[in-house]
Amino acid sequence: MNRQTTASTCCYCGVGCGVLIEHDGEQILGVQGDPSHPANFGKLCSKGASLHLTGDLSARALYPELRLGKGLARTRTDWDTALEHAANVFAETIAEHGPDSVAFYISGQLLTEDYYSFNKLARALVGTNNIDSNSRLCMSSAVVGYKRSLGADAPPCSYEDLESSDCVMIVGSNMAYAHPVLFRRLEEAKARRPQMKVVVIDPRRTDTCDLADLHLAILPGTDVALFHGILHLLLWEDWIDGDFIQAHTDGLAELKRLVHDYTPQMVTQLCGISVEQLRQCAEWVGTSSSFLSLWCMGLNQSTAGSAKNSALINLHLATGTIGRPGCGPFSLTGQPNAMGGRETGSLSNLLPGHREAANPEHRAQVAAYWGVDKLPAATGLTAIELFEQVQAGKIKALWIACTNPAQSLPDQNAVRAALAACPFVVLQEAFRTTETVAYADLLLPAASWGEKEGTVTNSERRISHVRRAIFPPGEARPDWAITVDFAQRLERRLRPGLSSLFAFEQPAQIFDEYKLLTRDRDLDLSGISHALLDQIGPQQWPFPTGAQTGTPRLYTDAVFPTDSGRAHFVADPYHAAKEQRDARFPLTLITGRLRDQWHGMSRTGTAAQLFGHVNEALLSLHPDELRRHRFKEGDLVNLKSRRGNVIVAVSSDDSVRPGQAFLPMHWGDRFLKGGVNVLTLPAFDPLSKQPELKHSGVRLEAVQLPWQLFALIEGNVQQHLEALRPLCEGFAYVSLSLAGRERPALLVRAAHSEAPDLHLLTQIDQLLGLHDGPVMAYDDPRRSIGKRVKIEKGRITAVRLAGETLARHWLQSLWFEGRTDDQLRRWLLAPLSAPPGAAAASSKILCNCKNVSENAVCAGIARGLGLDGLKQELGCGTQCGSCVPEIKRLLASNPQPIAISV
Ligand SMILES: Nc1nc2c(c(=O)[nH]1)N[C@H]1C(S)=C(S)[C@@H](COP(=O)(O)OP(=O)(O)OC[C@H]3O[C@@H](n4cnc5c(=O)[nH]c(N)nc54)[C@H](O)[C@@H]3O)O[C@H]1N2
Ligand SMILES: Nc1nc2c(c(=O)[nH]1)N[C@H]1C(S)=C(S)[C@@H](COP(=O)(O)OP(=O)(O)OC[C@H]3O[C@@H](n4cnc5c(=O)[nH]c(N)nc54)[C@H](O)[C@@H]3O)O[C@H]1N2
Ligand code: SF4
Ligand SMILES: [Mo]
Repeated sequence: MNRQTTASTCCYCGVGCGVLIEHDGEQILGVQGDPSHPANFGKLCSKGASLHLTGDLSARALYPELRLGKGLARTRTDWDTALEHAANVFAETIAEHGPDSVAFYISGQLLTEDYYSFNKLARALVGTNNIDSNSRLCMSSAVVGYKRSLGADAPPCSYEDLESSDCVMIVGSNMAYAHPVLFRRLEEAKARRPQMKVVVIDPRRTDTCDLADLHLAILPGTDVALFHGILHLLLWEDWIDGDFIQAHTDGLAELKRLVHDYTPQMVTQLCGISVEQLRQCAEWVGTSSSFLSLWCMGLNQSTAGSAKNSALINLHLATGTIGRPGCGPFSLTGQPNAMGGRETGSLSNLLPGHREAANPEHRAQVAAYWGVDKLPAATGLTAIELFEQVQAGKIKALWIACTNPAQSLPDQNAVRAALAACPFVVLQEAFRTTETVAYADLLLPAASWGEKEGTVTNSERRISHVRRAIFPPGEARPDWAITVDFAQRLERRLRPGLSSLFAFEQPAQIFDEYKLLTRDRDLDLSGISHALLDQIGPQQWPFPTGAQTGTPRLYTDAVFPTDSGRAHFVADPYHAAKEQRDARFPLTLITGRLRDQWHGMSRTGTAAQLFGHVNEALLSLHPDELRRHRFKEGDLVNLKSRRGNVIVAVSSDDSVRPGQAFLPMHWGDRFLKGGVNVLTLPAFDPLSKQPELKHSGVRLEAVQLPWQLFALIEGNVQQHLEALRPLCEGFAYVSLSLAGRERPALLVRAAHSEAPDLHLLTQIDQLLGLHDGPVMAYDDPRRSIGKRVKIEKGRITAVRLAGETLARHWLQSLWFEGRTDDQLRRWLLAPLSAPPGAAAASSKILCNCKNVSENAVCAGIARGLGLDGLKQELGCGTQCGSCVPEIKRLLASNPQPIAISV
């Protein structure tokens, strides 16, 4: 075996870590952090370090599939037929209904070259601005914030600024989970310089708070009031930089009038914090010699997203903390190439090179460069509007790439209805398991991580060369190649006889064409090429032609890319989140990330290890809220919003305040029937059009679902998931997860008001292999109770409990430990199914790298071990470090030993 290493990047978050992919030319065998990459210097988080364990081939889309009529099944086809068919449908639709009857919905996980090809296809060839990206759900408020306040969409900081800052404000960001390697850098910096102040502003007490000197648990959506309240105090105390304001900004007078009313009393009442907390925060912001803010979805995903961004930037302008080391407003980007999408102009209102689609001069510049007469002037649709127009029948052909809208968009009942009604849906996807696949009339298999080449830009404007390690499986192709192939076929129909706009054979050629559109713009990266990145490593833009190195920090001369050269104070008043708590919907549902899952879980959901930290969909509620509702841990509840409902198990969690609830955004319909986004609302920010995914009004209702099902099946988890999930469709509650490490298993929980007919249970048993072979069975048809356990070579390999599932934890731990218990037979035959002895709940795995459970850590603490001792004895926290905040919290709360099952 010829083992090789290819330097590439991680395909998850915007930190943009460099990875070394170990492979044999055919298969990826391992992954290491790249010590020479300036984003991570060799570190990886739990997701990056397990990349090679994900992406199960049996979950991948391997060949094109085409459906020739609604209601028919898709069948396998070849690329030629697939793309000819798509080109015909698009050409006919455009001819009949005009260019704005088609649309493209793409993704911040595409590479820059993919993005650019799509953008040119939509605007230059089709002639529509209907091209938007999932970045609309993610970064568009930050884009507006930077542009409105500073004149251009450019995060001005570098990762080093985090390390050198005296005051770091982390607001609406759970960095410990969502940007872990950067959080490690911050942790280390604070350990070196304990005088550095860290403030975390988040309604929940997240793991990120473990680093905080001050945590402001503000009420959801009240950030603008808080920022104005801080500015009010900065002005009152004269903690401002008058010279900077005078020389480099405008608009303070109007803002002063506005924030005059944001008194500490008013603000602290609105935000639900104390005056002391507000004062402390303002003092640190105003008196530290450097101040840096980091933010993410807690600010952006809001109907006040643009206002939140600008209100935060106001604080930097008032204190002159921008363009200096350790300073600046630093928006963390979510997806690995969210930045690339902004640079290539792949939101409906943008054009390449930070240009505006609504600006006739910009359109003329790009049209001239592309060699077309003109670019479309009509306003393009943004994500939410786009799907509304699909539902209204205006969009008749929709091309989706590298995103899973049937999971991730708000108001899923409407989104799924739109997708079902759309005459032609093309889906360019790496995995054939996602929720959106069901709606695809044409499924095009895309290459994925490790299989494609191009560039990405991370949060600090750093461009990395993404290198291919292996070839894609089956007939999958890189995204740029699919797009360019389709574009060439479409242009033969729309511009016959003219020379091709898409004569690209390599991603490097696409990059070289694109980069000249950035020349003399704020982001000028015309000096970069794939070859140069290979020579000198990843670089930060601006990097104009002839430059030797990139630019670590912007606005060092305090000249801003506005007409006047001055930055603008923005005076937006505070507006409450759209859905306030009321008598009918008394709770605010917050959604967000888990440490070890990525979005809709098409990749992370294939690796059982990544379910060790959180193993199923749970709704977190404060213990008081549970008591008030008379629910106990683990109960199933009907969680309802104005748009839909899901049935989910509750968990007691005092990191959430009373009046709030938290449900991770990852659980789509595949893993939790309905999925989290049937609840969320499509209301969006008036400027950025970013939807308010973070807050919706919900209520809890008790459910009577006495008939319960539990199934466990070891091996072939993807095939089993795919076969079992549809069989469960008729049950009110369905929740799936994976467990185990070396021998992964699929776990299914379901519940319903009454027992299903026996035929369905027989089908399920057949899928689980419980209909024959070494199976122990017990049935009590009168009470609709049935139990099946398969034992092979002395180990449990499959379980099905129907009726009641009291023994599920016990059976699961017997399976996990690979033993059978002599009590098993007795339990099985007993009419009452309670497990013998205390059911050992399987313990949460804290450290994924070293497979160390929470119980083991607690036992270590009880033996008197500290962090170093735990690291030494158990190995936890010694590799990626993602679990260190949690271990620290366990140490701080110094728990008594709990039931130890390890
Ligand atoms: N593990 C993991 N990491 C990821 C991702 C993933 O799926 N999994 N996705 C990536 C992507 S695309 C993105 S966009 C980022 C997202 O990264 P983050 O934005 O850091 O993650 P979230 O958990 O969505 O939200 C952050 C926090 O906002 C808080 N919040 C909610 N409402 C408010 C509010 O009104 N004000 C304030 N101040 N805070 C509020 C929530 O409680 C939550 O803790 O993560 C990236 N990294
Ligand atoms: N309730 C709630 N909803 C949210 C959020 C929230 O916080 N709360 N966050 C929002 C945010 S910030 C984001 S960014 C979105 C993310 O939402 P999505 O974009 O839907 O998230 P993913 O699951 O990452 O979808 C990417 C898809 O691309 C596929 N894929 C992977 N690699 C490739 C490739 O190389 N080529 C192609 N063609 N396909 C590939 C994956 O299998 C996956 O299905 O979710 C949004 N939705
Ligand atoms: S922090 Fe983790 S998920 Fe983000 S790029 Fe680095 S390794 Fe990947
Ligand atoms: Mo995102």
